[in-house]
Formats: sequence, C-alpha cells, structure tokens
Amino acid sequence: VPDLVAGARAGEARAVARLISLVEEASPLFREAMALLAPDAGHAFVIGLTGPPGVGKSTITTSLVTAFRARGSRVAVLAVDPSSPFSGGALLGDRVRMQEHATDPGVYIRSMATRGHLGGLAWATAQALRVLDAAHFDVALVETVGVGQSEIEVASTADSVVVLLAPGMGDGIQAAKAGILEIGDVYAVNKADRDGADATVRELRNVLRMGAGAPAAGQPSRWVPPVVKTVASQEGGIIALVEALDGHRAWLTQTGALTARRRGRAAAQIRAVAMAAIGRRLDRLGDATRALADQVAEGSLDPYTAAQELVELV
Ligand SMILES: Nc1nc2c(ncn2[C@@H]2O[C@H](COP(=O)(O)OP(=O)(O)OP(=O)(O)O)[C@@H](O)[C@H]2O)c(=O)[nH]1
Ligand SMILES: [Mg+2]
Repeated sequence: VPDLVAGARAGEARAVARLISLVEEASPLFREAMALLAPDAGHAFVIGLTGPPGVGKSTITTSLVTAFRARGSRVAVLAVDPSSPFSGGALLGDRVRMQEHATDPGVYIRSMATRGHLGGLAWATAQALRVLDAAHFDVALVETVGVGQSEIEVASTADSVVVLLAPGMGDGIQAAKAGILEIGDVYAVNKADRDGADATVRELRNVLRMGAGAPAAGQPSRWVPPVVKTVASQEGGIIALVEALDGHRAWLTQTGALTARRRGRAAAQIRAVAMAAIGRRLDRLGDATRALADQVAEGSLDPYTAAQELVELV
C-alpha cells in the first residue's frame, strides 16, 4: 500500500487505478491507504455533472477536459454509474473524443461502480477523489447517470454541481424540482440546437430566482445558479459554462462556503463510518436484544427503556 500511495503521488496512472480498485472492492487494504492519503486531501476542485440519461454529460465532460487542459490543469474524470454493480470501460470507452484524451498523461479517465460498498457509492466516490487529490489532479470531473437519490448523493461529493437538462424538459422542471433544483450550482441547457431551448432557459431562471431569497443564516450571500445554453456536440457554449464554473468557484472561495461545504462533507463521511461501526456492534448484541425483546413483548419493559439499555451496551 505505501508503494501504491507513493506511485499515485508521483502521478503513476497504474497506482491510481489500483488504489481506486481497492475502494471499489471495499478492500480492507484501503483503510491503510486512507491514512497515508490524508495529507493530500482537498487538492482537486471537484465538479459533479448530473442529468437524465443521454442529455450530453459525457460530451460536456469531454469538452470540459479540453478547456481545463488548455489552462494547463491536470484533469481526472470519474464516471460513476449507480445503476451498474460492475465497473466497465463501456461508460466512457466508446466515446471517440474521450479516447483522444486517453493518451494525454495530464488526463486520467476512470469509470466506477461499487459492489454493495459499505458507505454507498457517494462514500466510494469521495474515497476515489482522495486518491486523485494525492495524484495532484487540479480538477476532478465526476459524471453520474440520472438524477435519482443516489446520483444526488454522488453529486453532493462535488464542490460545484452542474445539472444538465435538454430543451423540452421544461414541463418536467416542476415535477423534478425536489431533486434537481436543490443540487445545481450551475445549470446547462444542452442540445440548445433543438427547439425550445430558450423557453427552457427562461423557465429554469424563473424557478431558480424564486428560490433565491435572503441569504441563509451564517451565509454572507446567496448563490443564484446561472443557466447557460450549450451545444456540447459542437463545443458550443463551453466557454460560458467554464466561466459560470469559475464564477461559482470564486464565490465559494470568497465567502468561505468552500471550506464550509468540505467540512460538512467530512462530517457526513465520519458519521457514515461511525454509523456502520455502531451497526456492527449492535448486530453483535443479539442475545441482549432478544432478552430485552422478551421483556418488551410480555409487557415488563417499555421499548424506550429497552433501547436505552441496549445503547449503553454499545
Ligand atoms: N443535437 C445534439 N446532440 C447532442 C448534444 N450533446 C450531445 N449530443 C448527443 O447526445 C447523445 C448522448 O450524449 P452523451 O454525452 O453520451 O450523453 P450522456 O448524458 O453522457 O449519456 P449517458 O451517460 O448514457 O446518460 C450523443 O449521441 C451525443 O452526440 C447537443 O448539444 N446537441
Ligand atoms: Mg455518459
């Protein structure tokens, strides 16, 4: 493990790949790696991209890689598929333009899935990002498929979240509101070469502005997510998207929101591990639980008191 971490720090793609595989496999070895990786935390600025299947996430991601490479940034791409139990190369492997980046040593591309990982896919993604931090990637792009709950959790591992929509999805905005309008820091209406793009942009802007009232407690200002139009297949609007991302990053840094977000995520990760550990201890208290259950069932004890006794045994 120390050799792998040293290799990752030296930017060796094979070491990075092996460490991320340890995450995917939930290997006990990764625990050792985590301790060694800790000092590198937070190097990469993480951009999450989410949106319905086929909206153009991979195409946008490819264009963003080009744009960030042009600035000299080292860029990593993680394609996370919550619906697939296995990681395969197919997610990105069939993208011709992404393949062009595959030979660039400043770019690392990886698709990822997990097999019933302890802390779930969001946890695994966060750990993979630690590996990318150690390998000194300046930008990490995380693509997830769909806008369901697990995708939202994965997106929440990012510093900036880009939500992609396509024209004609305007009707769905209200319906999908619960999920997508809370997680986006930047919205892109992709496939803007199709009819209805302007209407979708207008509707999105209206809905997002409604959500922008007074700043939340302890927040100096509120971020109103910009909406940009893109035609990813023709590299259209990518400059505007990068500018919107730069704007969000500047806001995050200036207001201290970046630190706050990262602290919040760290707390969530600690809780996830702690909860799992507590769960395992509870599982080991089967006999005590059964004894207490007998008493509760026969009425000599109430469930709250029983639970309290069990908690004290943990
Ligand atoms: N007309 C048009 N087609 C686009 C645009 N952007 C992407 N596409 C096409 O849409 C299709 C899907 O694009 P992807 O980038 O694979 O979409 P995705 O969101 O990554 O798809 P999944 O990962 O399968 O959810 C491809 O055939 C793209 O060429 C666009 O702006 N306009
Ligand atoms: Mg894709």
